[in-house]
Amino acid sequence: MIDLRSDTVTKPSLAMRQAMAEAEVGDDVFGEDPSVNRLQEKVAELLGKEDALFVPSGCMANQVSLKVHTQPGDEVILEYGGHVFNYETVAPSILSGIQLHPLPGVNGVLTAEQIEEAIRPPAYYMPRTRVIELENTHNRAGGTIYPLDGIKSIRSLAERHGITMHLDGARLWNASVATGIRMKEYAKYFDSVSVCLSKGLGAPVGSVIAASKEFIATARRYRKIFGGGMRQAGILAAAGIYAIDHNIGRLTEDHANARVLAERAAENPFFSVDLATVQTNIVILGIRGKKLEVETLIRKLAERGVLVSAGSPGKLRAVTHLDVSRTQVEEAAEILSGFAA
Ligand code: TLP
Repeated sequence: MIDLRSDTVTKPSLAMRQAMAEAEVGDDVFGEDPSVNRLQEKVAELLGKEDALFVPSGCMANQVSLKVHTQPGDEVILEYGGHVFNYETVAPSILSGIQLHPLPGVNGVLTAEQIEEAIRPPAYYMPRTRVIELENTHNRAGGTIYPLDGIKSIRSLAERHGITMHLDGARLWNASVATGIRMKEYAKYFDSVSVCLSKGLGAPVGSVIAASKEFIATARRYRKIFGGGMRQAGILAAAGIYAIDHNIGRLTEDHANARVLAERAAENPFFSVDLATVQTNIVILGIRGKKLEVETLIRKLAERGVLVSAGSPGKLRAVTHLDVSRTQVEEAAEILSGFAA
């Protein structure tokens, strides 16, 4: 079975497990886990922020960050296909008492102009626009990269309006490797950034929030409140450190593999593939031919040996990662190009 459902399906390699087994640990609720501390310092440095906090998941990284940014009754502007809006179980309303204000982007990307129009006037009976949240790369749009110039314009708009910015950078590594723009260059336009170790980098668990010292001190309180205070978490942090040290550069292979997959699938009139959106490791397959339920299609592809997942409504998503080789990708590409319902 060639598993292209997500880059979250990777399993820790032997060398990563070795690093985990040998990790120095301590009680992280007391701030005494040397491996967790090392990972946090490493990510803070990589993102050019004062401090960082290890959390169990990407969802928690986003939710803790939004909690720190907002008060109940506040509103967050984000893109309609964003992870926080679609796949985080309404957590912002449940945990922070805030409202999301989604705007339709082009390939997941919003412009400063459309955000400006959505900012609420300061009337006491309206929500208070507090945060702009962007996602880079944008998962549901197909791993698309936010243009840096666009981010800069949004930042200056946010500053003019006294609005803070959060980046869901679950796959910021992919954006950085694909463009050559350093992680800290992307990060400097945001007050808080979350990155995931458990996606393309192949760690089993974990995300990191990077921000100012003050922000992280408050985030640490909310991490505890949300149940994310872990004890000898160094065993997990060691996997994250290993992932950062060994698995960033190789993301170019995943990107090249996604392109192979997309180009071959595009040869099949059954699928519609927008090659311009295949910028990193995600391929969105529209269905042009005989209309089949996405679930049926997923089953039929699984019968032929390829696992994909559901993308936005009526679409399939295939994600390349470090546990699928070029040979397997070519095999999957062959199956997609010859697929007939
Ligand atoms: N994304 C998962 C699914 O939830 C869709 C996947 O398979 O891609 N931000 C972004 C941009 C994400 O893609 C994800 C996970 C998260 C946050 C949440 O991370 P976890 O799963 O660690 O909570």
